[in-house]
Amino acid sequence: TRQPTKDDRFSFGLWTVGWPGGDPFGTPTRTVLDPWEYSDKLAELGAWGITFHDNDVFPFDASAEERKRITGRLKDATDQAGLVIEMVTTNTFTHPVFKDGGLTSNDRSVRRFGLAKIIQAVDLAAEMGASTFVMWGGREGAEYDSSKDLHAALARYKEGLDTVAGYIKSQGYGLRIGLEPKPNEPRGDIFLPTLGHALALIADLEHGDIVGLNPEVGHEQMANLNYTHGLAQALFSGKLFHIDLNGQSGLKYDQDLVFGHGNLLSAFFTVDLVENGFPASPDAPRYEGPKHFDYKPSRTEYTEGVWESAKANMSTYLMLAEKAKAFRADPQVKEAMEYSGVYDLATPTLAEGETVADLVAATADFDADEVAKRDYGFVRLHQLALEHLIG
Ligand code: 3MF
Ligand code: MG
Ligand code: MG
Ligand code: MG
Repeated sequence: TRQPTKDDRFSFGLWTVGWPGGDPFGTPTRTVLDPWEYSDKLAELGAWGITFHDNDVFPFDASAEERKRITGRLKDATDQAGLVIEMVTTNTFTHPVFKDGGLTSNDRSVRRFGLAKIIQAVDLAAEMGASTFVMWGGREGAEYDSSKDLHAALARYKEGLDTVAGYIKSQGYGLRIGLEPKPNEPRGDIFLPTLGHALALIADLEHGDIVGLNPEVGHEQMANLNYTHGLAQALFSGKLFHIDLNGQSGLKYDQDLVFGHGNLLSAFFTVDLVENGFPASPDAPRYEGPKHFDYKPSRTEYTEGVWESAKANMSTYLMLAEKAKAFRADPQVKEAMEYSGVYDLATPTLAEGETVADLVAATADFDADEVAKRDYGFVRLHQLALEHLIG
């Protein structure tokens, strides 16, 4: 076990430890506490920050005074506990009014209401001192291809995002939006199913400069994609604003397991990237944000198990960080990376000033059959990683 400190910048959604365990087949297995009870306990366990949806804290139909009272009390509690409220988000998925989406519902009155709810949550995020505003459009999608004009749906998604981002700028809030892709669940198909889809839409936005990504481990793996590769491409585009760490075992429902309790080797390389950056690109952008966990304590756990699972996320991350440091520092690993050509990939393919005509001439005598005999040594390198991880 590793004991986290605030310097590790671990944060948790209130909806994670606060999930009472209801699923489509069974009722909740745990009782719900007040928001500040969760935040106090998380601070005690060594967390640095918390995050929440508006309706994790106050009811959907709360009056303005009730909202103020409850969010004020939570802010006081987190200030006292030395916790940062680093991200705030909106729930546009639980209430039945959002059954066909918030920003992309076929019903315009719902879209207008959804957008207004998001705008109010942006004000709340600014008031709480958050730096990120995540948008997970869980109900933006469809079960039936006949049910949507998909062009119009994307146009409305874009309109909604630009309205929210434009509002953030007009208010001078220091907030950035993190879009959170997910391929399905609760909708049969969710719009912006992967990081790549989201990046493409961001590139088309008017206010896309403050819109980036909040990739979640399980969501990428539900699309059979490589999470670490996704983080790398988000970094490459300057769009890795926030992360949701958890665990997922293959192509199933969104399991939201403890970080590392799914694909452990993938989790190792995720931590390696976050902690150590790219091996051959020291000047490349790095992830600087909080290490945010979006997991669910399994339905089988009661109070003790909730806190054990919260600790497990942080401890696992710290253990993987130690292993990843040792992996990178190991001279054998460096030599193996050299052998594998890992460092060579950072060398531009063309020489400075070289023309394509020069290139074609220079490669005229290239002995493809000879070079095809190269041994890349990737298996040995990967086994060294495994030995660091479990050896
Ligand atoms: C669903 C999620 C969401 C988002 C959250 C925004 C309920 O699969 O991952 O959690 O993370 O809405 O942060
Ligand atoms: Mg998930
Ligand atoms: Mg989730
Ligand atoms: Mg998430």
